[in-house]
Amino acid sequence: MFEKILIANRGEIALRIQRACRAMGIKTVTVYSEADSEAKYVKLADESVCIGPAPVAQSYLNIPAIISAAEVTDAEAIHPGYGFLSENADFAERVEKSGFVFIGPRPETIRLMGDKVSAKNAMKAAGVPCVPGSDGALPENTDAIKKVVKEIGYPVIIKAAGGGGGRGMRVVHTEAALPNAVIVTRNEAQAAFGNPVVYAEKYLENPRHIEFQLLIDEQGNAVHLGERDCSLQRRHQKILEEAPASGISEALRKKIGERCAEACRQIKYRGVGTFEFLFENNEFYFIEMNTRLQVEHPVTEAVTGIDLVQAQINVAAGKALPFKQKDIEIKGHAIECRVNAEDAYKLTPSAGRITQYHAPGGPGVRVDTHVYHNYMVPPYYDSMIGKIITYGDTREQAIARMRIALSETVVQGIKTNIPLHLDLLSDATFLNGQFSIHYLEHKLALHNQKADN
Ligand code: MV4
Repeated sequence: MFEKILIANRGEIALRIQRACRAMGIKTVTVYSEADSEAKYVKLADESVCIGPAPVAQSYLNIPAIISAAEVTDAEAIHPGYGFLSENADFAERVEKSGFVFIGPRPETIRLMGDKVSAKNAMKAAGVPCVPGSDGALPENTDAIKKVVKEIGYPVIIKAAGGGGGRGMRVVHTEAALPNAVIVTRNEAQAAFGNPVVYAEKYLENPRHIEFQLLIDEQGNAVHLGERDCSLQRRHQKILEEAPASGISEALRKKIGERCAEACRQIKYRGVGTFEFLFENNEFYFIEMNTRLQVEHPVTEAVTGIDLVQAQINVAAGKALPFKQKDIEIKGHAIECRVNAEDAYKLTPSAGRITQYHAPGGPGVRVDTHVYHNYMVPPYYDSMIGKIITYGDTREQAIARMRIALSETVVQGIKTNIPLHLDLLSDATFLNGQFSIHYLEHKLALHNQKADN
């Protein structure tokens, strides 16, 4: 096992990874920007290294500074967390070339999945059900594009191969609008990702976003840990997630989960990975694979009892998974509310000092946060300041526990989205589980319309 791991991230996930390391008897190195120098999790690490000023380009995305920090502290492995460099294949490659272990999939795998066209081709070949669409990249010629799209049938969505997570997409309803949409999406893709390749898919009007968690070791053991419903999002930022997803039968979970596991074996995946699907009319359609640990991993940990960060570290150290698919049971229900430093309905960021803080607790309540009384929320980074996760035997119990947990929580001095969470937790559509990816945006629009009148 590793003696020392460098954590190339900040905030709640840096603390989460640090906790896993401590539980495993591994020393930690935290890297931090000048804006995070006072944070308690930085001081809690065995060692810490300042990697630059507050802006991410000069600190948390500064590859040479992070690798130097690993060198001077003699760390053996680097955990990238989520966001930042976690899905940067060049970073993973430079980490390995510098003699460290990258805690994540191989660089080639990250590269394969980073290109959404090659990812989809690989998954289709491995038997994962995909959204119907162009077989790979769209052609250059306008008539050829029209022909491909006519076969898919309108409406379609044009997506950038270099995009993902909602960046670089455009819905097209008619053939008349197609040529311009393709040109604009190509140009945006070239500018944003340096890659003009675009592809087309049938546009699903009202799907849910359901993702499967996978875990694979280097010996080729691949297991799925069930699914999460991540439909409650706005502008591609998830705000509440749950596991399992409402209305998914045991048989369907097993079928899709095993397809994902088989795909992972075929591509020799290693570590944790997430298969993102759109789910409509009881059918799953693969859209993208994420090669990182995800923000919402705790809901899966709650319903499986598996510590995903410890599992990542074990796999990275070459250990075989200590369980098989038959040993994995999805038990109970878990919900995660992401607590953001922002206006609950206007969604504008709200950085500043936390002048009063009280965390919730009790049975089935987990709080993952790096903040505390008098903590200064810096304005430079993501607005998420923590996550509250509740667990119960049933969805109703998890929801009831979340309501109490949120009502106990005190965060003053900054605005948070806790009022929005409380609103959602008593919303009839949320309670009956019949919400799609568009539901939260509709609800917010309705609220803001009422507030304006
Ligand atoms: C789609 C879609 C409808 N049909 N693809 C947005 C994020 C990116 N991961 C894929 N996205 C979508 N792809 C087809 N063929 C609708 C979305 C989408 C979405 C997906 C998941 C969660 C939230 C979303 C919000 C708007 C659009």
